[in-house]
Amino acid sequence: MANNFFPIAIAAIVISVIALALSLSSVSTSDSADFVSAQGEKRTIHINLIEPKGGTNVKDEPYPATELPAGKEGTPGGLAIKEPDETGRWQVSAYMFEPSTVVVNQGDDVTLDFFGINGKEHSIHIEKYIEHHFTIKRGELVSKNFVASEPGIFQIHCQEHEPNMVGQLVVLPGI
Ligand SMILES: [Cu+2]
Repeated sequence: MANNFFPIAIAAIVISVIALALSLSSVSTSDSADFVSAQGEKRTIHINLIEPKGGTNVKDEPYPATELPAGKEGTPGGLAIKEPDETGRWQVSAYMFEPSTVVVNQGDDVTLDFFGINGKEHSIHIEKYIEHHFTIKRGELVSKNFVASEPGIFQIHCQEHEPNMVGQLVVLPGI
């Protein structure tokens, strides 16, 4: 009896291991197949050009002695603090892209719809993909289309409001 039992037990273990290996490999194959099929898609992403603001009165909060980064040619760099007015009210604001980070897959056919909500004018370029600046004024919607051929992290850059108004285009590498 003992002589028959051990070969059967070993065979059962070997079959279990093979079955487990097959089930694991089929899971990973179907996962990567789903990911591959998600590449090369048409994607449209909406980006609003916004300016959140906050304010208070010196009676409630002291005016801060904050040093802000300077922008190009004396521009305020996308961040601003307005000194207290005659009533003591002071205000802070920042120009920014919303969303400021955009993620696509390599090979995607990407359309970015920019909409100007605040700020008189923004001159924007996208590193590698839209090298020439294009202008967006308040109330304008400007669409830019490109194929995300090269993976990496690229700046979406506003000339008037750098360094604060800088977003990221993240192109995930294909398999
Ligand atoms: Cu701007």
